[in-house]
Amino acid sequence: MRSTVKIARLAAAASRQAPLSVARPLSTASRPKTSFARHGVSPHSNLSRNVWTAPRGWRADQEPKTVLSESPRGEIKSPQYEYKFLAKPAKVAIVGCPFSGGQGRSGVDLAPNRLIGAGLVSQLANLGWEVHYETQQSFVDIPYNPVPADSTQIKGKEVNNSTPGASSKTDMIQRLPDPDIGRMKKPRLVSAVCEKVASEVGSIAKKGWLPLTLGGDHSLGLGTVSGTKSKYPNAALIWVDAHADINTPETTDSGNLHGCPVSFLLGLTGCNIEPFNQWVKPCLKPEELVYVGLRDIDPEERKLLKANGIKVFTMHDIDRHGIGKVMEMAIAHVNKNGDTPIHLSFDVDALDPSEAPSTGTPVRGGLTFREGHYITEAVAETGCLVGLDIMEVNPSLVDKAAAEKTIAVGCSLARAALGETLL
Ligand SMILES: [Mn+2]
Repeated sequence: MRSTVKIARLAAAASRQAPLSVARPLSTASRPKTSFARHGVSPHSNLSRNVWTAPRGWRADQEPKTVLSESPRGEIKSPQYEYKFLAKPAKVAIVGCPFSGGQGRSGVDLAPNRLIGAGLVSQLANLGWEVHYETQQSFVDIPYNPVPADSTQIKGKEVNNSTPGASSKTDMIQRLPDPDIGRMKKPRLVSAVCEKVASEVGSIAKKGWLPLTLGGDHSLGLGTVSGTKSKYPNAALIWVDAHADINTPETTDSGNLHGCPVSFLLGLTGCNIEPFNQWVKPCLKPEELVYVGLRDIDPEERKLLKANGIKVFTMHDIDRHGIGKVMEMAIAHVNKNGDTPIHLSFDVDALDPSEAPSTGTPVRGGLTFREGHYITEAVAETGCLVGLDIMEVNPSLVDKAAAEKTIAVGCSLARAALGETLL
């Protein structure tokens, strides 16, 4: 069920403020009349204040709004940086992907609604973006996708799977079987979801807008990067992660496809396999890819990275050079002349578990809060960003405070990539 799009205009306060002013809290009276303000939480909240609790009766599918960053005088605000490949005024479309089929833990499918519920739409609008978001993606048309058993609409036209809590914990009905293919788990489901996401992201990119995809697990990266590449064939990919996610269907130990998206994008040996080969185009050259933050690499992945000459900045490199130098080198590697479109795929498990505890595969020894944000800020500064993913936030793991902390950092990483600065 798609909610009606409502247009909320930012109130007077936002109008005469230069983009630099975003760090300053607006007075209560002048807060934009968005859903966020109604819930009494400032979109400018810092980490500790950015804690959101669903009010009684709140339904995520009724919550999102499209927010135009237009002042009452009709002036169009614009982001801090020029995003040189995007149409003007700058528009971002949020693609919420409630999907957990690329790995084994439920809950990661709840992240898009929680990130939206934390005020992401109005936060981005306050940075000068026109933000488009209706409701999260529905994958109910994909028969391999389990739907809640208590849904009254399974046999009808549509099933509402966007209710918070309707994750795989409740009784679910598997309409068509999706047995393993080789080692791959849920191959038909992951393939179909990624194909749909690729189409959605691609159509947003083709309008000259920025697609911001909220996972969901990182198998979705196969869809998002394919979508970006359909518009920008020479786009570079910066993959920020604790893991390389470059296992092939032959090398994966777990069979979880969230560990494999990069191999399909590169078209590595073993990836030309049903059902993926029905739609996936190997669209990424090894030299167009750079990793930042890796620290948990499988032996077979290590071989693939070396054999393909892929540039990797591990946590060791960040320790040695500092994040400033690492980002300088990483961006120079894929964007020598400053004119290459960049897709940034950010897995929050790149951050240290102390900063992003609520994620499916945490690995200690990760990025600090500032290092994570520096990465997104450095990419924003290039003006070359054309696609952004925030992946693997799982609000149902650990405890409530940990989930809220992880959701807050997901929002602030997205803001930094869209031009929020400290000063
Ligand atoms: Mn990942």
